[in-house]
Amino acid sequence: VTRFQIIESTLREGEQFANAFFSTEKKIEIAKALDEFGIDYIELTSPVASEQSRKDCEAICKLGLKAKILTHIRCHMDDAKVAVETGVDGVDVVIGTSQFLRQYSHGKDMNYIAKSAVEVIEFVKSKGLEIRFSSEDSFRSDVVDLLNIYKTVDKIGVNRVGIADTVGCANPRQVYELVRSLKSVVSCDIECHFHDDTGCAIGNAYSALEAGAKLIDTCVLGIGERNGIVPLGGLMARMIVSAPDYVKSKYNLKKLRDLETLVAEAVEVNLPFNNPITGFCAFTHKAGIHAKAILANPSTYEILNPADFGISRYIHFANRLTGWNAIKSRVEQLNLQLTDDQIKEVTAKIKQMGDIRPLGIDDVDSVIKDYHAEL
Ligand code: HCA
Ligand code: CU
Repeated sequence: VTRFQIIESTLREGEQFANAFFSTEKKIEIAKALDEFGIDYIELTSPVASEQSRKDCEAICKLGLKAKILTHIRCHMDDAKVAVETGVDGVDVVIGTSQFLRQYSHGKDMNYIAKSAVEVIEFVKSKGLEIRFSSEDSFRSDVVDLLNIYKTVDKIGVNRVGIADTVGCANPRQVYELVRSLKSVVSCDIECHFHDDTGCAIGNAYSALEAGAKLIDTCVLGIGERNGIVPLGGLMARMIVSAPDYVKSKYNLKKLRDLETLVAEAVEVNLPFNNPITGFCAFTHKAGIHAKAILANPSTYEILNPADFGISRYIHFANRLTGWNAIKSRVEQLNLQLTDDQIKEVTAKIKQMGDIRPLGIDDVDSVIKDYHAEL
C-alpha cells in the first residue's frame, strides 16, 4: 500500500455525531483546516437536509480550496437536481442495499435501485461533475446483487464506487475479500467507509487499501453516527508506518493536533487520552527499562516519531517504576553534577517514596536537590 486518498467527512458524517452542531463560520474554519492539512476531498452534508445546509455548501464551494468539494445525497433525482446547483466538484450518491434497509428504510428492490442509480449518475455526469455510487450496509447485502449493481454503474462510467460498513460489523478479512471481488468486476476507483462499532475501523481501512481500494472516508477524531468512523489521525498513524514517504510528503502532519483540537472544541469533547499521536500519553515513556532505551535510541520503543507531528516525547520519571537512567537525564536537566553511583542512590530514595504515594515532578526534584545539597 503506497498511494491512497482521503475523503474527509467531518462536515457530513461528522455532523451526524451526537454532539455536532457546526455554524457556518465553524464549517468554513474546519474546511480550511482540512484543506491546509492536505485532504483530497471534503464531503459536505446534503443540500436537501436543510436550507442552511444548502447555503453552507455553496459558501464552502466558493472558498476556492485546493481540496475538491463533494456533497452526499440519496440516490434520487430530487436530491441530485439540488446538489448539482451548489457549485460542488462532485456528488457522492448512496442507497441502502441490505435486506434491512430495503425492508425498513426505503422499501425498494434491486431493479428499482439500479434504475434510479443509472438515472442519477447520468444526470450528474451530464453536468460535468464527479460521481460516486455507493451501497449502504454493503456487508449485510447480497454479494451477487451488490456486484451486479456495481457492474452496471461502472459501465455508465462513475468515477468511484463505494462500499460502506454502515453498522460496523465487518472484519478485516471480510473487507479484503469484498474489495477483491469488487475490484475484479469494476474498472473505476474503490472508496470505503467504515464505522467503528466493533473497533475495526482503522484495521478495515488498511485491509481495504491492501486489497486495492484507493480512497478511505475519515472524520477528524472519528466522529460520526453512533461511535463514528475511521479517525483521520488514527489512519495517519497507521499509514505513516506503512507508507512513510508518501504520507510525510502529502499531508501537513504538524497541523494534526490543531485540526483535532478545533473539531474537539467544536463538538465539545476532549481529545481521547489514548488517541493515536495526540493523546496526552501517546509519547510518554514510563517504565525504567523503557526510559533507558528511549534515551539511548527512541526507535527502541516508538514506531511513530513525535517530531513528524510537531510533538515531543516525554520521559515519565516521577514514579516507582523509574530507573536511574531516567533520573540521570533529569539531573542533567537540572544542571546538577552527580556520579552514576550517586544517581543510583538517589533513584533508590525516589522509588521508596514512590511506593508510598504518587509522585509529582516537584517531589523528585526536591529529593535530587536535597541529596545534592547534602553532599
Ligand atoms: C448513513 C450513510 C453512510 C454513507 C456512507 C457512504 C453509511 O448511514 O448515514 O456514503 O459511503 O455509513 O452507510 O454514512
Ligand atoms: Cu456512515
